Amino acid sequence: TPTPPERFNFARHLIALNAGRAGKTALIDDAGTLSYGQLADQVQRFSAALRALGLKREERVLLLMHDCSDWVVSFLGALHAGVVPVCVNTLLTAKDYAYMLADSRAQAAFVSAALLPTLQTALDAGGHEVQHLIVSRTKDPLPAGAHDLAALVAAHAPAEPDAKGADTHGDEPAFWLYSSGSTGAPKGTVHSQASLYWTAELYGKAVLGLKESDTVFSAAKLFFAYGLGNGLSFPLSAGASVVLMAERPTPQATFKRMVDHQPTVFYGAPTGYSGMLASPELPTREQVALRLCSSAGEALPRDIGERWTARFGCEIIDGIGSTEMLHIFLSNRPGDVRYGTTGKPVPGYEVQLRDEDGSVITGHNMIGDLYIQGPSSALLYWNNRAKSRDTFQGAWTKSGDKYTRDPDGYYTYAGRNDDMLKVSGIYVSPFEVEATLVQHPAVLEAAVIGKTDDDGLVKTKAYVVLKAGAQATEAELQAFVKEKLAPYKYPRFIEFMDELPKTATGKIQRFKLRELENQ
Ligand code: 3SK
Repeated sequence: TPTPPERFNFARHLIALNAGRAGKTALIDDAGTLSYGQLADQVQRFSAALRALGLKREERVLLLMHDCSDWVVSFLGALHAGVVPVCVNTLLTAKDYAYMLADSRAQAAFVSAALLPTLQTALDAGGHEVQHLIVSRTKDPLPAGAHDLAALVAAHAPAEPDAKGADTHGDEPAFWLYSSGSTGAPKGTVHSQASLYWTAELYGKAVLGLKESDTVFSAAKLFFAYGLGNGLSFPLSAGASVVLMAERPTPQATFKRMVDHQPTVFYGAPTGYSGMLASPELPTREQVALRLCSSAGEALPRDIGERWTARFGCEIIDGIGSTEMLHIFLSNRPGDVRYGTTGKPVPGYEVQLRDEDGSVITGHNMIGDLYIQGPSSALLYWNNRAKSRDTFQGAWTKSGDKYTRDPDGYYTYAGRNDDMLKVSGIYVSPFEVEATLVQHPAVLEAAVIGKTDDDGLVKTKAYVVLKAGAQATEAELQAFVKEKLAPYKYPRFIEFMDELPKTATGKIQRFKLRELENQ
């Protein structure tokens, strides 16, 4: 893969790359389509508008929008101008946005009309530096001084030098994503212009094999690192078409796009695949055009992958990435999928498993901490030197995940650093127990945590959600796990729940279960 030139601007790179595809559809959203030519025009106009408003290179702007073509135009338009978009989750509270506005010192905010009331509450709280509000797709009158995004784009025919965009360095801070840990405030993760190039080349093209003929659709939204690659940097680097959806990725909403727009590549997360497989409205193989699916966010249970492939005849390529590495660095490969594993390192990345002393593990099937080296790692966490130093250790980035590697070189997820349990002195991966429980025909979802017993010893406890109408007893499920795994791994306690606490991205919030346990 060629190294990008020293002076590199990802938006300018995409415009140049797609100059010969002006008539081809780039984006399909809930309101219509945008060709590559129209996209390039809008990006340059938006960039010119930002300069006209007085925004300067390296200044931050908040990007709080539902997935639609305006998201892509404002992200790339900011990059084009050298202005730094801080892309934030649309499901947060006004308090979260107030924190992010103050932390990033954003000078402007780009917001979907539907999210304006929440942002307004955050702005009303004060303590920010926002001078310009740019609103996407509003039907209502705008607050005084606010700009309509479409009107701003229409009013700024780009003239030199703005048409060319900022002559950024490839290592220059280009955009931020907030990364949340189990403790503390979310961390502004600062990425460079070149990070987007590397992930698109090394994973989007080389692993997924994205081509001009593909239409892609991501259930993961653009504000997630996973969604940003899936639905923006990868397809636009390949000249493909993208389906964007503003609403929540329920099975019904997802099926509608799969059937109406016939995407060839779909990206989701295991919880979503599980929900779709359980839905009575699951389309038939003939109704969709899928050639490949991708999964990340949490490790994909083997059973889900196998059932999906049986239904649609296409593989789910499970991988793991991180906000810090921007996208996936360890992954299965099309034609070489081992369900239940996360595959092998993506070429261009190196991974290491390290033991408790920090020594590199060379043996097999031993649990170690995962470290990654590769060209897309973030520059730093904003305003957080201690956590930056702990995570970005020279060329290596600490992932916080535990993994094993088998003799064939395939890696298998073994939980988060802080989720691992040591039961009777032996490591138990809560994920392994969960993955086993969900193989029981009555179980929809399971989460396993450590429960301290009367003797102060840690034992495994499973919280289980049964499928609608299904029944199972605690003893039955315990026996099922004992039968499938080393008997010491069976959950000593099982509690049935109606639903598990989850983050907006569908990850199980084990810390909430731990809190419940220790009340
Ligand atoms: O959750 C993941 O595995 C992931 C994948 C790609 C980019 C970011 C993340 C967190």
